[in-house]
This record gives sequence, structure tokens and C-alpha cells, in this order.
Amino acid sequence: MAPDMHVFHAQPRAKRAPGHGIRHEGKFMRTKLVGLLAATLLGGPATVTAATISLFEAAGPDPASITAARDAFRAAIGGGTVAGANGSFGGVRREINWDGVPDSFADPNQLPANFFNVNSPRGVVLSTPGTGFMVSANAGQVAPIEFGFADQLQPFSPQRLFTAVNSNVVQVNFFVPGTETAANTTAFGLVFTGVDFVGETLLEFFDPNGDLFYSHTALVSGTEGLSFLGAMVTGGSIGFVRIFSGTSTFLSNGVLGNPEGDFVAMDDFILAEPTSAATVPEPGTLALLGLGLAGLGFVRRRHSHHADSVFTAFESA
Ligand SMILES: [Ca+2]
Ligand SMILES: [Ca+2]
Repeated sequence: MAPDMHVFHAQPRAKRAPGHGIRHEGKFMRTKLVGLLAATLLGGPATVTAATISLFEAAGPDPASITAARDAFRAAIGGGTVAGANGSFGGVRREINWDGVPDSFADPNQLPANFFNVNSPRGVVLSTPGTGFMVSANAGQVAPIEFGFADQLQPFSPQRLFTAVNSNVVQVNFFVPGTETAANTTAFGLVFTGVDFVGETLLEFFDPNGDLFYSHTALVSGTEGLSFLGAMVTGGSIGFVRIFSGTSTFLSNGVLGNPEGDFVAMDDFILAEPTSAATVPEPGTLALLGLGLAGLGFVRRRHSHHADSVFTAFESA
């Protein structure tokens, strides 16, 4: 990977939408270097490991606002544009758009945490400190579309969206698809909808040792808008990812746990094919990398730098 890593993100122009927070219109693109870091492995041979993080982001009022950033992220990972079985793109990339989830596992029913490693193997197992996960209903079902918040949310891929239940946090762990073999990935991104405020919706990337090494907040999309956020790591591995979606929580259709907060739901997940141990870095390498990122203005959240591999409140089934 060339050192001139590309960052695709919107140049938002804010305008006030009365009663609906800030609405942004996104235009592409700007390119800049996110990070080109070298870490020397202490206590071992004079090994120097360079790792880079490529960031892809965009936000705006409609799917077209983020399509170029999504496409650039897809192209950077590889795998083409034609989905095969189980959301596999050429064995290089996986995607989850939630749209094929059957009604029996969609609103008002919960989605099993391991649906996308068992029912439809894509190497993704979810956990949350909340009480579960839900995929929104299609039109014409008993449950309303978009969790009863069609005035706040919008699908990128129609019609289904995704949310945790009773929490704004989802952790994504990776497995060799269809197996119980833990795996790592090198890229993860997703679409948010309804990001109204700066700094509250974000992704945290942890290395295979459970150390946080990169975090980035989503661009504001405005009410009913769409925001894409994805990152690719070169020279390192992603052990798991934590998603923070706004500050409100979904309790049931039309009911929020924190109505004063920003309710944000999710759509398409995109990830590099999860693979087992081969890409695990030397111990300490990514921890040092994290320090380097802090020096570059990286903002660390208040929670622990070192995280358990899954949430215990709602572990994967
Ligand atoms: Ca969808
Ligand atoms: Ca919102």
C-alpha cells in the first residue's frame, strides 16, 4: 500500500432544519494522509513495523451523498461489486445489508447475535451491553418500517435497518465465517442514519490483544440523513470493533430510552474477509501504534483502553 493513503470524506455545509436538528449536505472528496506510523518493538529485535489507517467517510441527505465513499471503501478492500453466497465478494470482502433477514428474525422479533455467522455465515458475531438486536420490518408487516421512526431514519439499502435494543453500543467480533474459529479483519465500515450531532456516533477499532488503537466519529448527516464511516488498516489487524450509535436507545417501536438524545440506526456493514491468526501483529506493536495516534490528535473515549473481547451483559448466543 502506498504511503499516500486516501481519505474520502464530505465537506458538509450545514443548514438548519427546524425541529429536526442540523441537516448537512455532503460533497466529495478530499484526500489526505491519516496516519503513517512506525513503532519499534521494545524488548525484541530491532523490528520496525509501519501501519497505516485509511479513513473513508461522507454524509448527506440521501444515498447518493455517501455512495462514492462506500464505493471507494469497497474498492480499497477489493472483491468487486457482485455479491456471492453469504454476502461474500470474491472471498475478499463481506457485506451485511440486513435486507435478506427473514421476517421471523426481524421486528418485532429480535435478531440472534450469531445470525451472521450461523444462519447466514459472514464471520460476524454481535454483542451489546443492552438486551439484544433488532432488524426493522419491511412495509406491510405488523411492525412499522424503520422502527416507527421513519421521520428520523432512512435506509441506504431498502428496506431494513439495524439497531441494538436498550443500548447505543454494539460490538462486532469476527470469526472465520461459519466456524467458531476467532478471526481478525483489516477493514470495517458501516452506514449510519440519523446522525444529528457531532462526536456522539463513532467507531472504535481494537487490535487482537484488545487494545484500542483507533477511533473516529461519524460526520453529521442530519435527521433522516446517511453517514458512511469506514477504516482500513495496513500493517496491522482489527480484533474487534465497537460501534457507538448516538446517545439515545431503542426500546420498542416508536419508543426511545433517552428521547432527549440523538437516535441513530445502522445499515450496511462492510468488512474485509475475516481470517484466523496469520495477521495477528507482534505483541505490543499496535499498542505503540495507539500512542502514535494519540500524538496525532487522536481522541480517546473515556472508557477503558483495554476491552474485554465481548460484552458480558448480552453475550453471543
Ligand atoms: Ca438495508
Ligand atoms: Ca438522530
